[in-house]
Amino acid sequence: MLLSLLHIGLAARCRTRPPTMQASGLEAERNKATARRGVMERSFLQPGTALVAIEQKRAANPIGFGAKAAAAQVKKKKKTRTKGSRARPLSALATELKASGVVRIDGALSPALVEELREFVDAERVQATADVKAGRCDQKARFADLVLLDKRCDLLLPLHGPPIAALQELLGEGSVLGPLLQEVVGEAGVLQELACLTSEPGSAQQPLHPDTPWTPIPSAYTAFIALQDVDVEMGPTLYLPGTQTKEAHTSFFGGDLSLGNAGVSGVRRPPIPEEFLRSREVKLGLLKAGDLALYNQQTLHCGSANESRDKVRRQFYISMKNPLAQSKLCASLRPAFRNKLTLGAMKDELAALNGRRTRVDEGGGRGLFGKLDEVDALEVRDTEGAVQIRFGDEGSQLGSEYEII
Ligand SMILES: O=C(O)CCC(=O)C(=O)O
Repeated sequence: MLLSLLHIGLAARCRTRPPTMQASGLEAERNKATARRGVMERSFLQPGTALVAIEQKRAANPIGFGAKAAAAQVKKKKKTRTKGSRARPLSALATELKASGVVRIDGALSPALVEELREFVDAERVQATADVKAGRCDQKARFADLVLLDKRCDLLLPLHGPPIAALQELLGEGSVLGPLLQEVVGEAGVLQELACLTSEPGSAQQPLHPDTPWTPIPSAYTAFIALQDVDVEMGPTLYLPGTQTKEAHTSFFGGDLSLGNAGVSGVRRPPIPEEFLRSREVKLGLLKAGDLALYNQQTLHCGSANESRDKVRRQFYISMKNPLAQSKLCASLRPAFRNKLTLGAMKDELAALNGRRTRVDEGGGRGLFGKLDEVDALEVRDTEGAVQIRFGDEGSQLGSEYEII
């Protein structure tokens, strides 16, 4: 979605400008106006308090905090289903997500994997930047754009190595997020994003936005997973709980819900709804490494300014879209993977992998992830246009007509 001079684009992770390209004079002016709006909006908001996992609100919790406790809670709810009722009651987490538009789950990724993933995304960013710069790869195949991109990066991730292990811990057997996503988008939910957002010291306060316009059925959900502890000066994600509703969008867009439609490229920008902003509770994604925040993309949120001297904030993320979604959605996802992976298929693949990151190790062929990753690898070409194959930790099955580097 394009961000015009007078219109703040909604889906902040959708626009396209190569990360390597300098902002033009006009774009620099737009960015300044956008940043001013972000600062102004923030001045009307309450300081905010940490988003808390719902288990932590209970004084005495015999199971403890975090993912295990939440998993038990999901199971318990399922068991207490009333006899004869057809609709399955929502778990406590899904109920909270429905009411607030955002929930926190602690300990979703193990500490060792967080560290491995962090190193992986840093190396992948260097490689992707070099590939784009050398013309081996299209910028859009490796990066998505962001509002106030300066000192920010939205890196699209491959389907090999640590991202597979992360999907296993996030969605596989024993996870909390997997069953929760199943409740809200179903087995037919489609992987919409697999990426890592990085915000470096000096990144500016973004304006508030939903990622998708209000529709009766939420279009998509995003899980932001912290790859390091996030403190307040690192510019945590800021959420306005309960703003995923039609009423809240109407207030936010100055009474004109049509301004919230993704794809709008008009020149109208509503005045900042000061009273509305002052009245809303503010929650901050002050996550510990491995914790996640799952939000309905209709919930108003933004990245805050990273005012730290030297602390980079990285968040690995996945989004799942409802198969019935009709809105135009962000797609921070490598083109080869778009509309290819349902939640059900991913869970089956993860079960078949059973903790491994590829099926090739066991002579089982490449499997679903491996095949898609192979298609993605075909996006990389040498500077003469010949295809090169590059995989993280596996060999190619494509045969000798391709050069393997
Ligand atoms: O930086 C964040 O935590 C959120 C970023 C965001 O919402 C966006 O870029 O659209």
